[in-house]
Amino acid sequence: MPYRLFSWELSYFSGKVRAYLRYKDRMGDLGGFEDILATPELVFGLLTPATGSGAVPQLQTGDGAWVQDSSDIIDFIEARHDAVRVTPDAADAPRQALASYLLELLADEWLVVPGFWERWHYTLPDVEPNHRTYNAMQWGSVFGAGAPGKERIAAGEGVFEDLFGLSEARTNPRGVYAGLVHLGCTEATEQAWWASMERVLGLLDTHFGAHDYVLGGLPSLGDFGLFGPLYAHLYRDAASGFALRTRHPIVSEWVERTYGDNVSARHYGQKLYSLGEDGELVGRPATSDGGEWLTDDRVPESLDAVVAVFFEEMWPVLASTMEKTAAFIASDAHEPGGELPGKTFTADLPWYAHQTGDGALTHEFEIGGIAARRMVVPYHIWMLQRLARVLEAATASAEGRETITAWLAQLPNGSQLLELDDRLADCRLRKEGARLFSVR
Ligand SMILES: N[C@@H](CCC(=O)N[C@@H](CS)C(=O)NCC(=O)O)C(=O)O
Repeated sequence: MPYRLFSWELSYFSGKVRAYLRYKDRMGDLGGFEDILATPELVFGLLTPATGSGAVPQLQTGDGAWVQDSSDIIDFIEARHDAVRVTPDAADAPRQALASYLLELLADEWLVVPGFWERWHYTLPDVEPNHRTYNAMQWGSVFGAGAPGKERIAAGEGVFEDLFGLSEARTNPRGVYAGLVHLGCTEATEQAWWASMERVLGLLDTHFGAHDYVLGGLPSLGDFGLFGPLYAHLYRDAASGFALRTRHPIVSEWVERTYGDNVSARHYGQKLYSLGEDGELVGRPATSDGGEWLTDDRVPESLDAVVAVFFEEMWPVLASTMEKTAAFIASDAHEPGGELPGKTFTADLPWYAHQTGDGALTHEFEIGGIAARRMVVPYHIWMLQRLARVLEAATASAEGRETITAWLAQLPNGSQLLELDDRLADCRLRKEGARLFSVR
């Protein structure tokens, strides 16, 4: 096997990468990968020494090189295997390319809050409906891998208490609940975060009602990005999965389509057959839009509506993130070229005082009209730098600049994206494995 993916089925970013690798592989553009359960033994004995990070997913190549981070993994594979691309070329399809990366960022780093909240809210003792035993089983299947059923559930319960302090989640948040609080999801804002996710799901119902994937009849980066929140947390988890399937069956069907193995939901590479005049099977592409991405760089209105959520809700936070990080880098608290917090969920310990309370790496934000505070996440700058390269390629020609300018002008705050490079000027970062450093 040329690649090994180290993953967990319950993990947000593992779902994103696994669905992507399955697509590349099934379309004949990978040559196989082994999906390996990242047990604690492997996380501590192999992954962490190799990359300095125990986060999943991580990819190991046949020659032993490691790639950490879902976006890095996709970029790495796309550079090596380009027969079946998952991002349109920014020079040929500037709007579709930019929309793909905007959706990935929204899904990875904004929807992560309501996604995580749904899993853990329905695991708290006093909440109905409740999927605690299901959740304990899926965590136990990682932390007690190979043990008999009841021991696996007990192992999951142990993790909930020892690592996440779940019985004190409301009064003394630790682990995942601390992460939610650090990202501005508290008892005051949790319903607004939930409503934000519901809004996105409603918009996706409309879009996937007409187009089988984000860009038409084949998956692309935007689909794999959205797969992060939608697979493990909103589709598989029991209470949220019940809600998704009953309230948003169209999105729920898209999950199965994007995972690539539900014959009724249709999926990439599948044919739908009718009977010909002599009773023979006559095949045609099973998915919408002739089984291809939409032509002529078309971004349908139903997709604009989802991108608009990025600009309305997340962009103000990102704009402030760039300012706050630039101010922090320029301050005495930071050595030029020095390290910055790399974690995206929970404050990073060496910077704990800066990323909590009123620390220098916290800022005000708004969700559903409620003002609250959250930590600044420098990793978002790294994602924005990646986006800036796409924007540059998309606007390199006069024609590209014109079409992108017109597209952004009709999205709320959209035109501000054209200033991205200038805004990034004083907060540039480089990433080494999972660690971030300012650029001198
Ligand atoms: N930005 C990273 C985030 C990876 C991440 O946060 N993974 C989670 C599981 S979905 C994890 O392993 N958390 C445990 C840890 O950070 O040690 C990516 O895109 O891969």
